[in-house]
Amino acid sequence: MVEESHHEDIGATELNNSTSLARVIVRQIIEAGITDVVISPGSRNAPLSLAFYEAAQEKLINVHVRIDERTAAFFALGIIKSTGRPVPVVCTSGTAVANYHPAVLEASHTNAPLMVLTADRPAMLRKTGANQTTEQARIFGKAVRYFADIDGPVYPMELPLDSLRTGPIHLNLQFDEPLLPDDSSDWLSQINCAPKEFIVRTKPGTLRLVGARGVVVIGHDRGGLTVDEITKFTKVLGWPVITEDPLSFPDAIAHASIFLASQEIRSTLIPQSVLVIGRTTLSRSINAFIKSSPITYVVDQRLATVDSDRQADRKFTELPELQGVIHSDEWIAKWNKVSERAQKLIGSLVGWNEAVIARTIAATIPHDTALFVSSSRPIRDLEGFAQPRGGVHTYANRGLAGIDGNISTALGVAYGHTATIAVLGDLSFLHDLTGLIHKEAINCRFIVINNDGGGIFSTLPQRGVTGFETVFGTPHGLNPAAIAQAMGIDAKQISSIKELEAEIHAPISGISVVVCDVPDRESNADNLKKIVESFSSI
Ligand SMILES: Cc1ncc(C[n+]2csc(CCOP(=O)(O)OP(=O)(O)O)c2C)c(N)n1
Repeated sequence: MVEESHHEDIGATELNNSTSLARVIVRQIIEAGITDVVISPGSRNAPLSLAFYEAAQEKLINVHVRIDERTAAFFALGIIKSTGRPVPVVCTSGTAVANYHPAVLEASHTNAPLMVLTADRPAMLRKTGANQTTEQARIFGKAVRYFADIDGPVYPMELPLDSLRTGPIHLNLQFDEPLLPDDSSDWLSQINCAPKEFIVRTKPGTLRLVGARGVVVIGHDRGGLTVDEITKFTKVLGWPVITEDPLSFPDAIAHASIFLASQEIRSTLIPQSVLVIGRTTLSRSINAFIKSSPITYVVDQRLATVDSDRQADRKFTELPELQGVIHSDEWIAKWNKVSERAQKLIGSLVGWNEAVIARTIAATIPHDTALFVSSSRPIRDLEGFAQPRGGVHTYANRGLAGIDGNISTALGVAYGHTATIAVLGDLSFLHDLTGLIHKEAINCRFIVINNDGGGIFSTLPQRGVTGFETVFGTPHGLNPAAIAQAMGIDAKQISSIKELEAEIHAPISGISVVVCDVPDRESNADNLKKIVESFSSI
């Protein structure tokens, strides 16, 4: 809680307005328990950059610097994911601001507390042709939960900080000259770091269940809930669990996205109701299964923000209290039977291909490692081919499933863990190369599945259309390992499962890149089709 007296305490009236505003804001950010900020260089944001730097000198906050604002915001998003704390990003005026937009959208669609602080020139300079001056007010539209266009020497932060509970916020700060401090006051003394407890205002709803033939389906980002919360809930429910993220739920039904692609198998597993936690974005087969249910329930915090029009028979923003729970041993046995058959078949796959690579990564990744996975094939292959297990902290950008910002998000995640493995496609990797520029001691090994272009498109109906390679496949002919090496990063190419296992087991210290040169995209799509077809009947 910030009192008005704080603003007077730091001598706001004796300072130039810009320095005063920056210090008041930085002080309140530190007092709110925020521990990391990501700054990009620029002059107009000098008041904030210097205030954060001074606070970092006093060990009150960690300052990270990224020259590319798109990278900066995704890196911040990764830190938010792994620490659970809000992270501010600070940039200058002009195009710099727009480079935050992809990460702001991703944050909006995952309710992530990204705090965007953009420097601006005074409002009177707008529309006058002044350098680096554009309409920054409300530039992120409905994607932010709070916006303010701020001038003057002070600003109370209660509302913006509170709004972070449901997603990103944007403060546009008009800094007039002088931009540098004209005093040397001890403005950081007596700072009182007191993170505010967020109060849960709602009571959980009650769900009265009908019938024993139910299934829980868990989306990759779990609707913002923790693995523990969901595990406790599903244990009470006792229904079969299908998950997009088999590395977080060891008791889940294995390989459901593969065997549910069979219409025949789906027709033998028609449920009475399905309870979806989060949202499913990976597999048509799982969506088709959900559609086969006469009743659907949804639990997702985003129903209160970005997904307010989502359809379901009952909607909850948090896990409901359950009434009328009944189990059917016969129903559970039916699922386990199909799952066991799938495990046998998928366990017997051999060769150097994307399916076996995904299965191997999932089985080999050491306990307590973090795993970041990119769209599009890598996350789907892990969903389909990983044997369910626990002990891994998994992350992905599934708010909007962009292939942008993935290196940066992975490194933000890795910043919050002792060891991280990030599995990316070659296009996702090439898309975010500036993300590799870093100064932090981060331990992250990138595994790049290099099929020279967008492999996902060969699995979609456009496969084979005239111009396919030019507008969908987009081969680049580049060597991601050589690019990483040119940036001073340890990198190698591999082409066998044995080498892959060794790379996953090897201790992770600093950033390294392992490029898996896999067979062409067409043969991979054929292989996937063959595997799915082998499940055409029970
Ligand atoms: C920012 C952005 N641009 C375009 C897309 C559309 N898209 C989805 S997957 C994909 C190709 C990804 O290729 P790669 O990372 O190599 O993975 P692969 O599909 O080969 O496994 C593209 C371009 C997107 N999701 N995000």
